[in-house]
Amino acid sequence: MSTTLQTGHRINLEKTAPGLKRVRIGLGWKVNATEGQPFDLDSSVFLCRKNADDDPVMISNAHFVYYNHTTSPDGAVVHSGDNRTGDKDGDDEVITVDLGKVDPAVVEMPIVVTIHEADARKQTFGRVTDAYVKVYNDETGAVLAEYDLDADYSDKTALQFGSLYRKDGEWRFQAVGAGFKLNLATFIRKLGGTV
Ligand SMILES: [Ca+2]
Ligand SMILES: [Ca+2]
Repeated sequence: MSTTLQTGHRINLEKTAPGLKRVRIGLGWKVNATEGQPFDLDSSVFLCRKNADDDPVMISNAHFVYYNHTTSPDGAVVHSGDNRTGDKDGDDEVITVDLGKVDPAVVEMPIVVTIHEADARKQTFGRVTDAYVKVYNDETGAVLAEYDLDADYSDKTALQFGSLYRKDGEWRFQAVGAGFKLNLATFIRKLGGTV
């Protein structure tokens, strides 16, 4: 049964779906049509440990998975590749995670969507509607959790949709919905990576 999450809410995926092996994270959005420059959203997932302050930091630069680096070093996390318009119905970009293959050092995976060349194109999430994240059982296709991001992000250029994280040996998902005035490069640095 699918659970609709509110901002900040968490769900234990393995309790929801006992025996869960793989999850699929579907990210969807619509872009309000206007003339001018293309508007391209890109999703990324960062495989992180926790630092002494309990903040997530990337295990290494290779632990950043996105359209141009679609598989994590442990082979567990695979990105579906670039969608450039958000035009299609349903999930625009998809990330699958084979839970049993995830490097034991990884305890959190923030899932972030950024606007390609937002600064140069002077674009923000003000043009994005109907943003959501759905977490599926990849084996059955069942939706385990879904979250609609309906806050006002009109001055933001990066948006953390959620986090997949491991606690007490079980994988959970948190609906985050946090907007940032960052681009992808500055987001990577915020998580301890270098670009
Ligand atoms: Ca894209
Ligand atoms: Ca769409």
